[in-house]
Amino acid sequence: LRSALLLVQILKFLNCFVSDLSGKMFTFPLQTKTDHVKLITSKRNLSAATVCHRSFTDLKRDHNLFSKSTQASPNEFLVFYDYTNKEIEIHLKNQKAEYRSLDYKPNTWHSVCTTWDAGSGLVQLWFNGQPLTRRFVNQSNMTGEPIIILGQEQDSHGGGFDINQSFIGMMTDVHMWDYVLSTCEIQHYVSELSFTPGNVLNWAALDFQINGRVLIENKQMYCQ
Ligand SMILES: *[C@@H]1O[C@H](CO)[C@@H](O)[C@H](O)[C@H]1NC(C)=O
Ligand SMILES: *[C@@H]1O[C@H](CO)[C@@H](O)[C@H](O)[C@H]1NC(C)=O
Ligand SMILES: *[C@@H]1O[C@H](CO)[C@@H](O)[C@H](O)[C@H]1NC(C)=O
Ligand SMILES: *[C@@H]1O[C@H](CO)[C@@H](O)[C@H](O)[C@H]1NC(C)=O
Ligand SMILES: [Ca+2]
Repeated sequence: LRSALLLVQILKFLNCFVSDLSGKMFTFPLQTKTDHVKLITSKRNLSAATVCHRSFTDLKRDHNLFSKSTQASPNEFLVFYDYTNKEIEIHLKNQKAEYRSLDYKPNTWHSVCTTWDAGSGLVQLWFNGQPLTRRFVNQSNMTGEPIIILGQEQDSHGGGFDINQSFIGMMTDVHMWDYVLSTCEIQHYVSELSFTPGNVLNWAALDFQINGRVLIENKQMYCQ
Protein backbone atom coordinates (compact mmCIF):
# COMPACT_ATOMS: atom_id res chain seq x y z
CA LEU A 1 0.00 0.00 0.00
CA ARG A 2 2.80 2.34 0.94
CA SER A 3 4.48 1.87 -2.45
CA ALA A 4 1.16 2.30 -4.24
CA LEU A 5 0.66 5.60 -2.43
CA LEU A 6 4.18 6.62 -3.34
CA LEU A 7 3.49 5.81 -6.98
CA VAL A 8 0.36 7.96 -6.87
CA GLN A 9 2.40 10.81 -5.40
CA ILE A 10 5.04 10.47 -8.12
CA LEU A 11 2.45 10.34 -10.89
CA LYS A 12 0.72 13.39 -9.42
CA PHE A 13 4.04 15.16 -9.26
CA LEU A 14 4.77 14.30 -12.87
CA ASN A 15 1.27 15.46 -13.75
CA CYS A 16 0.71 12.39 -15.87
CA PHE A 17 -2.62 11.16 -14.75
CA VAL A 18 -5.71 10.30 -16.68
CA SER A 19 -8.40 12.31 -14.92
CA ASP A 20 -12.14 12.48 -15.09
CA LEU A 21 -12.73 16.21 -15.47
CA SER A 22 -16.53 15.93 -15.66
CA GLY A 23 -18.02 18.97 -13.93
CA LYS A 24 -14.64 20.71 -14.00
CA MET A 25 -13.10 23.41 -16.13
CA PHE A 26 -9.63 24.77 -16.84
CA THR A 27 -9.24 28.39 -15.75
CA PHE A 28 -6.60 30.44 -17.60
CA PRO A 29 -6.44 33.59 -15.45
CA LEU A 30 -3.27 35.25 -16.73
CA GLN A 31 -2.01 36.72 -19.96
CA THR A 32 1.35 35.02 -20.62
CA LYS A 33 3.23 33.55 -23.56
CA THR A 34 3.91 30.36 -21.64
CA ASP A 35 0.99 29.02 -19.60
CA HIS A 36 -0.91 26.22 -21.30
CA VAL A 37 -2.32 22.71 -21.04
CA LYS A 38 -0.99 19.94 -23.23
CA LEU A 39 -3.48 17.19 -24.09
CA ILE A 40 -2.06 13.76 -24.78
CA THR A 41 -3.38 11.13 -27.16
CA SER A 42 -1.95 8.02 -28.74
CA LYS A 43 -4.16 8.32 -31.86
CA ARG A 44 -2.36 8.94 -35.15
CA ASN A 45 -3.33 9.03 -38.81
CA LEU A 46 -6.79 10.51 -38.76
CA SER A 47 -8.80 10.61 -41.94
CA ALA A 48 -11.60 12.54 -40.23
CA ALA A 49 -12.12 14.37 -36.96
CA THR A 50 -14.57 16.19 -34.75
CA VAL A 51 -13.40 18.54 -32.00
CA CYS A 52 -15.83 20.04 -29.46
CA HIS A 53 -15.21 22.40 -26.55
CA ARG A 54 -16.90 25.08 -24.50
CA SER A 55 -15.13 28.32 -23.68
CA PHE A 56 -15.75 31.57 -21.86
CA THR A 57 -13.73 34.76 -22.33
CA ASP A 58 -13.95 38.53 -22.57
CA LEU A 59 -10.85 38.92 -24.76
CA LYS A 60 -10.93 41.74 -27.30
CA ARG A 61 -8.11 40.38 -29.42
CA ASP A 62 -7.14 37.24 -31.33
CA HIS A 63 -7.01 34.03 -29.32
CA ASN A 64 -6.48 30.32 -29.64
CA LEU A 65 -9.24 27.88 -28.77
CA PHE A 66 -7.62 24.59 -29.86
CA SER A 67 -4.18 24.06 -31.39
CA LYS A 68 -2.98 20.72 -32.76
CA SER A 69 0.39 20.66 -34.48
CA THR A 70 2.73 18.19 -36.06
CA GLN A 71 6.36 18.66 -37.01
CA ALA A 72 5.31 19.28 -40.61
CA SER A 73 2.29 21.53 -39.86
CA PRO A 74 2.11 23.88 -36.86
CA ASN A 75 -1.52 24.58 -37.83
CA GLU A 76 -2.44 21.01 -38.60
CA PHE A 77 -5.79 21.57 -36.87
CA LEU A 78 -6.40 24.96 -35.31
CA VAL A 79 -9.56 26.65 -34.02
CA PHE A 80 -8.74 30.34 -33.74
CA TYR A 81 -10.69 33.54 -33.07
CA ASP A 82 -9.62 36.38 -35.35
CA TYR A 83 -10.74 39.56 -33.61
CA THR A 84 -10.00 41.91 -36.51
CA ASN A 85 -12.30 40.01 -38.85
CA LYS A 86 -14.66 38.83 -36.08
CA GLU A 87 -14.45 35.26 -37.28
CA ILE A 88 -13.65 31.79 -36.08
CA GLU A 89 -11.06 30.26 -38.36
CA ILE A 90 -10.59 26.54 -38.80
CA HIS A 91 -7.08 25.94 -40.05
CA LEU A 92 -6.17 22.63 -41.61
CA LYS A 93 -2.46 22.63 -42.40
CA ASN A 94 -1.98 25.58 -44.78
CA GLN A 95 -5.66 26.15 -45.55
CA LYS A 96 -8.47 27.69 -43.57
CA ALA A 97 -12.23 28.02 -43.45
CA GLU A 98 -13.55 31.31 -42.03
CA TYR A 99 -16.82 31.66 -40.15
CA ARG A 100 -18.25 35.15 -39.71
CA SER A 101 -21.53 36.63 -38.44
CA LEU A 102 -21.26 34.72 -35.17
CA ASP A 103 -22.82 36.03 -31.99
CA TYR A 104 -19.55 35.55 -30.07
CA LYS A 105 -20.66 37.45 -26.96
CA PRO A 106 -18.10 38.10 -24.22
CA ASN A 107 -18.57 36.56 -20.76
CA THR A 108 -20.80 33.83 -22.16
CA TRP A 109 -20.20 30.12 -22.58
CA HIS A 110 -19.97 29.14 -26.23
CA SER A 111 -19.88 25.60 -27.50
CA VAL A 112 -17.88 25.09 -30.66
CA CYS A 113 -17.73 21.85 -32.62
CA THR A 114 -15.69 21.40 -35.78
CA THR A 115 -15.96 18.46 -38.14
CA TRP A 116 -13.59 17.54 -40.95
CA ASP A 117 -13.38 14.66 -43.37
CA ALA A 118 -10.40 14.11 -45.67
CA GLY A 119 -12.42 12.06 -48.14
CA SER A 120 -15.00 14.71 -48.97
CA GLY A 121 -12.75 17.60 -47.93
CA LEU A 122 -15.67 19.10 -46.02
CA VAL A 123 -15.23 21.21 -42.90
CA GLN A 124 -18.14 22.40 -40.81
CA LEU A 125 -18.40 24.54 -37.71
CA TRP A 126 -21.26 24.21 -35.25
CA PHE A 127 -21.60 27.31 -33.10
CA ASN A 128 -23.76 26.94 -29.98
CA GLY A 129 -25.51 24.05 -31.65
CA GLN A 130 -26.17 25.80 -34.93
CA PRO A 131 -24.66 24.16 -38.01
CA LEU A 132 -22.83 26.64 -40.26
CA THR A 133 -21.99 26.42 -43.94
CA ARG A 134 -19.91 23.46 -45.03
CA ARG A 135 -16.62 24.46 -46.66
CA PHE A 136 -14.05 22.60 -48.74
CA VAL A 137 -10.40 22.17 -47.81
CA ASN A 138 -8.20 19.89 -49.84
CA GLN A 139 -6.08 18.09 -47.25
CA SER A 140 -5.01 14.51 -46.83
CA ASN A 141 -4.98 12.50 -43.59
CA MET A 142 -3.47 13.89 -40.42
CA THR A 143 -0.30 11.93 -39.79
CA GLY A 144 2.69 12.22 -37.52
CA GLU A 145 3.23 12.88 -33.83
CA PRO A 146 0.70 15.46 -32.64
CA ILE A 147 1.04 18.09 -29.91
CA ILE A 148 -2.31 19.44 -28.74
CA ILE A 149 -2.37 22.64 -26.72
CA LEU A 150 -5.02 24.76 -25.01
CA GLY A 151 -4.23 28.30 -23.89
CA GLN A 152 -1.53 29.11 -26.46
CA GLU A 153 -1.29 28.99 -30.24
CA GLN A 154 1.59 27.00 -31.74
CA ASP A 155 3.61 28.68 -34.48
CA SER A 156 6.03 25.77 -34.28
CA HIS A 157 5.63 22.19 -33.06
CA GLY A 158 5.06 22.58 -29.30
CA GLY A 159 6.11 26.24 -29.18
CA GLY A 160 6.25 29.58 -30.97
CA PHE A 161 3.66 31.02 -28.59
CA ASP A 162 2.45 34.62 -28.97
CA ILE A 163 1.21 36.41 -25.85
CA ASN A 164 -1.26 38.30 -28.05
CA GLN A 165 -2.88 35.05 -29.16
CA SER A 166 -3.05 33.44 -25.72
CA PHE A 167 -6.37 32.44 -24.22
CA ILE A 168 -7.63 33.97 -20.97
CA GLY A 169 -10.84 32.60 -19.52
CA MET A 170 -12.32 29.19 -18.89
CA MET A 171 -12.55 26.03 -21.00
CA THR A 172 -14.36 22.79 -20.46
CA ASP A 173 -15.73 19.62 -22.08
CA VAL A 174 -12.95 19.19 -24.63
CA HIS A 175 -13.49 16.08 -26.75
CA MET A 176 -12.02 14.87 -30.01
CA TRP A 177 -13.22 11.96 -32.15
CA ASP A 178 -11.58 10.35 -35.18
CA TYR A 179 -14.81 10.57 -37.20
CA VAL A 180 -17.50 13.08 -38.11
CA LEU A 181 -20.17 13.14 -35.42
CA SER A 182 -23.79 12.84 -36.49
CA THR A 183 -26.13 15.81 -36.10
CA CYS A 184 -27.80 14.05 -33.17
CA GLU A 185 -24.53 13.43 -31.37
CA ILE A 186 -23.47 17.05 -31.77
CA GLN A 187 -26.84 18.23 -30.47
CA HIS A 188 -26.50 15.89 -27.48
CA TYR A 189 -23.03 17.30 -26.78
CA VAL A 190 -24.30 20.88 -27.01
CA SER A 191 -27.27 20.17 -24.74
CA GLU A 192 -25.03 18.33 -22.25
CA LEU A 193 -27.04 15.16 -22.68
CA SER A 194 -25.37 11.79 -22.87
CA PHE A 195 -23.15 11.29 -25.89
CA THR A 196 -20.31 8.99 -26.92
CA PRO A 197 -17.17 10.58 -25.45
CA GLY A 198 -14.23 11.42 -27.68
CA ASN A 199 -11.98 8.49 -28.67
CA VAL A 200 -9.02 10.78 -29.41
CA LEU A 201 -9.53 13.13 -26.42
CA ASN A 202 -12.08 12.40 -23.70
CA TRP A 203 -12.79 15.04 -21.04
CA ALA A 204 -13.95 12.26 -18.70
CA ALA A 205 -10.61 10.42 -19.04
CA LEU A 206 -8.16 13.12 -19.97
CA ASP A 207 -4.41 12.65 -20.15
CA PHE A 208 -2.89 16.12 -19.82
CA GLN A 209 -0.07 18.24 -18.44
CA ILE A 210 -0.54 21.69 -16.97
CA ASN A 211 2.26 24.18 -17.57
CA GLY A 212 2.11 27.39 -15.54
CA ARG A 213 -0.86 28.99 -13.89
CA VAL A 214 -3.81 27.05 -15.20
CA LEU A 215 -6.28 25.88 -12.57
CA ILE A 216 -8.75 23.02 -12.45
CA GLU A 217 -11.95 24.27 -10.87
CA ASN A 218 -15.55 23.23 -10.54
CA LYS A 219 -17.76 24.55 -13.32
CA GLN A 220 -19.79 27.46 -12.00
CA MET A 221 -23.43 26.48 -11.95
CA TYR A 222 -26.46 28.39 -10.75
CA CYS A 223 -27.29 27.86 -7.10
CA GLN A 224 -30.34 25.59 -7.07
C1 LIG B 1 0.85 6.62 -39.69
O1 LIG B 1 1.25 7.05 -40.97
C2 LIG B 1 2.63 7.06 -41.12
C3 LIG B 1 2.98 7.70 -42.46
O2 LIG B 1 1.89 7.69 -43.33
C4 LIG B 1 3.13 5.63 -41.01
O3 LIG B 1 4.55 5.61 -41.16
C5 LIG B 1 2.77 5.09 -39.63
O4 LIG B 1 3.12 3.75 -39.53
C6 LIG B 1 1.28 5.22 -39.39
N1 LIG B 1 1.00 4.88 -38.00
C7 LIG B 1 -0.05 4.16 -37.65
C8 LIG B 1 -0.20 3.92 -36.18
O5 LIG B 1 -0.86 3.75 -38.45
C1 LIG C 1 -6.26 7.82 -44.70
O1 LIG C 1 -6.67 7.07 -43.59
C2 LIG C 1 -7.64 6.09 -43.91
C3 LIG C 1 -8.13 5.50 -42.60
O2 LIG C 1 -7.08 5.27 -41.72
C4 LIG C 1 -7.00 5.07 -44.81
O3 LIG C 1 -7.96 4.08 -45.16
C5 LIG C 1 -6.52 5.78 -46.08
O4 LIG C 1 -5.83 4.85 -46.89
C6 LIG C 1 -5.59 6.92 -45.72
N1 LIG C 1 -5.29 7.68 -46.92
C7 LIG C 1 -4.06 8.00 -47.25
C8 LIG C 1 -3.92 8.81 -48.50
O5 LIG C 1 -3.07 7.66 -46.59
C1 LIG D 1 -6.70 18.41 -54.23
O1 LIG D 1 -5.29 18.25 -54.17
C2 LIG D 1 -4.81 17.25 -55.05
C3 LIG D 1 -3.32 17.03 -54.75
O2 LIG D 1 -2.67 18.23 -54.53
C4 LIG D 1 -5.07 17.69 -56.49
O3 LIG D 1 -4.61 16.71 -57.37
C5 LIG D 1 -6.59 17.87 -56.64
O4 LIG D 1 -6.86 18.36 -57.93
C6 LIG D 1 -7.13 18.83 -55.62
N1 LIG D 1 -8.59 18.81 -55.70
C7 LIG D 1 -9.32 19.92 -55.73
C8 LIG D 1 -10.79 19.75 -55.88
O5 LIG D 1 -8.86 21.04 -55.59
C1 LIG E 1 1.09 42.55 -28.03
O1 LIG E 1 0.14 43.57 -28.17
C2 LIG E 1 0.54 44.78 -27.53
C3 LIG E 1 -0.64 45.73 -27.59
O2 LIG E 1 -1.16 45.79 -28.90
C4 LIG E 1 1.80 45.31 -28.21
O3 LIG E 1 2.21 46.50 -27.58
C5 LIG E 1 2.90 44.26 -28.09
O4 LIG E 1 4.05 44.67 -28.80
C6 LIG E 1 2.43 42.92 -28.63
N1 LIG E 1 3.43 41.90 -28.31
C7 LIG E 1 3.85 41.02 -29.18
C8 LIG E 1 4.88 40.08 -28.70
O5 LIG E 1 3.42 40.96 -30.32
CA1 LIG F 1 0.42 32.48 -34.06
